[in-house]
Amino acid sequence: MGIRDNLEAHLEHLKSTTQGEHNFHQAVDELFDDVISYVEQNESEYNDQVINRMLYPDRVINFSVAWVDDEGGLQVNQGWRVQFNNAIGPYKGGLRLHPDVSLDDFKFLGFEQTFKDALTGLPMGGGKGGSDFNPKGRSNPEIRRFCQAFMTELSRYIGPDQDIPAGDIGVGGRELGYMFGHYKQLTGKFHGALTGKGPSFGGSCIRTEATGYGTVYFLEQVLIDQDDELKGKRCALSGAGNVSLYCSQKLIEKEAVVLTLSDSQGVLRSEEGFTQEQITDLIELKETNHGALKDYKDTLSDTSGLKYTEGGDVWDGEYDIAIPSATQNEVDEAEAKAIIKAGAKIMCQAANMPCTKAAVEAFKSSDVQNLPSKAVNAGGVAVSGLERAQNAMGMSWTSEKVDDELKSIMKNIVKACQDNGKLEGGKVDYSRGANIAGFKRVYKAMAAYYG
Ligand code: NDP
Ligand code: 8G0
Repeated sequence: MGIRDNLEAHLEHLKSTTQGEHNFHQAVDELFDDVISYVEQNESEYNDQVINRMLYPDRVINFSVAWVDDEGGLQVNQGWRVQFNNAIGPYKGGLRLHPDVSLDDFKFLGFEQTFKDALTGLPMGGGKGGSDFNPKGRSNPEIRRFCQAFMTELSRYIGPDQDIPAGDIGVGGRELGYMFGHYKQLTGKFHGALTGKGPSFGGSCIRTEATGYGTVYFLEQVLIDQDDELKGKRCALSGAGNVSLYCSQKLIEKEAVVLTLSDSQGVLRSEEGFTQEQITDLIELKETNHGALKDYKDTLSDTSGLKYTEGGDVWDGEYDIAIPSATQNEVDEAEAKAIIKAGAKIMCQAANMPCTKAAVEAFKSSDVQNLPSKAVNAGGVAVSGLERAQNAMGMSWTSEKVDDELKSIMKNIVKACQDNGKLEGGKVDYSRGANIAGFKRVYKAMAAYYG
């Protein structure tokens, strides 16, 4: 039996013992398709049993969160933290609040995070967590009580050298403030056990913007290396949250054209492209009102050129670059075909694993270049790593310094993808490059422990 057979047997065992965890299996398959073929060509350097160990989270923590609603009723939600892998550094990754989440999501996200965090070059392992609590329609005091109850449980498992959570879907500056305030009160310590904090209480400049900005720095570098530029490129974005709004802001700054934003209820479209003022207003509304696009569309100071469609398909139209920035598997095969039909040449994955397996296959058999999320959106966690470093030093860096570091990290990730994903004829498979580069870094540390 060669190493390919052994790895395939390990994968089969994993799947038979985790039946029903479809997102987790999808993330593992996406990475292992590339890793297996790479390892097969370098068999003498790799031990399949060490690789097998990477497939299993170090631990899965599940707890109940009991909190009191505005009517005085006792509510209960489930909370999770998946501490996937700390070979390179303490567990690091966000917290998601969404009614549809399950353990499967946190496992897939924790797995992806492990290899993404390795790509940043900073000492961070992979983790993810959150709850099936639905923040939509909840009052501010309810959000606060939930966040505090959640942290009461989570606080025993985290710390600046142990596990450092941050925000994610449904967890922004407000929620992090409540969580950090409670963590501080419970532990009596002001230390960097969470990132994404407000700059007034230990947060890093540019963390809020980092994922969106980093996405654009990545995209820009890929284009430059193809003797192309962002200027004038027509971009379709999904989502209307942290990632898509700051990505839009930076795209417009680079003179690209942002045609769409969306949320779970509808699509907001601008034929001429959103203006910087419209995006600034949307950011402000999101941070203060926590509402939906349909509530905002008429309250912007400048509504010219905007059209909102209830439901609607964000991928209709004609554009050069698709940037899904909402959630996993939001682009299925039919939508991939719509993106190809729209004339897109680049699929820039800003959300985590936004394309189904069939969608990825559709792009592979077209001339759409697929830029993978674990590389594209790594700027967020990279600046979280810088926030942790600033907290540990008792320092606070300027926006310029953090932004320069972010640019340099994103450039290095593009280079790592190119070095590891070069195809015959000089083209680059960025997905393969990201998978192999991340894998090699995690393997190297794990081989020191287990090899
Ligand atoms: P936000 O909560 O700020 O925004 C998410 C946006 O996506 C909202 O517009 C939301 O619409 C929409 N959305 C979320 N879930 C669904 C769904 N199931 N169906 C349709 N629309 C949905 O999250 P972020 O912008 O922070 O995160 C977006 C993606 O980027 C996620 O995959 C996240 O993991 C990833 N990411 C985030 C990073 C960060 O720093 N924030 C870092 C790296 C990756 P609605 O409000 O109507 O639900
Ligand atoms: O900063 C973080 O740890 C973080 C938060 C939200 C999402 C992500 C990610 O990389 O997916 C990281």
